[in-house]
Amino acid sequence: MKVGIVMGSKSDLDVMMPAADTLESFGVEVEVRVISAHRTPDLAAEWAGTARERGLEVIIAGAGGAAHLAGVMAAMTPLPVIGIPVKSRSLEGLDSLLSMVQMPSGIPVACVAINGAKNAALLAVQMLALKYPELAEKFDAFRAKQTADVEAITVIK
Ligand code: RP5
Repeated sequence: MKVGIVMGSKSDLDVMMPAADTLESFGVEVEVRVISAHRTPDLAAEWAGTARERGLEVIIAGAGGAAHLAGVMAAMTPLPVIGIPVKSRSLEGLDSLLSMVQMPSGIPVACVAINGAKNAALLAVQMLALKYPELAEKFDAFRAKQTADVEAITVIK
């Protein structure tokens, strides 16, 4: 089980690392790279184009501003791509969100919330759980614990 995590800049690391942490908590291996759709376009094409043969099964891509990275990944691989719009300095991530979510028909990106790294990882786990029964069991346990934790804190008296 292996997920690729890619981001447009080192400045995205703090937002993106919770995706790696979450995946690793489920026992999913990660390959983490900084690759820019604009600054290193050839590397972006090569990395995405060889992702499946390297054993990756899902790609999580985060970028901010003119956030084209997830779309470029999706254009270059048949693997499912989950996009994380990273909160930008000037427009609070609305630019990233709109840029990432408006993919042309035929090349989808599953776009989560602004800075939604944890949910991106959980979505990847859900995809992989369709193939790996042991991961499905872990995900069921995670959901049951989450429900129990929320129920516990909503009982005030
Ligand atoms: C995007 O531009 C990156 O994904 C990052 O979110 C944003 C700013 O990048 P830096 O200028 O901090 O390298 O490409």
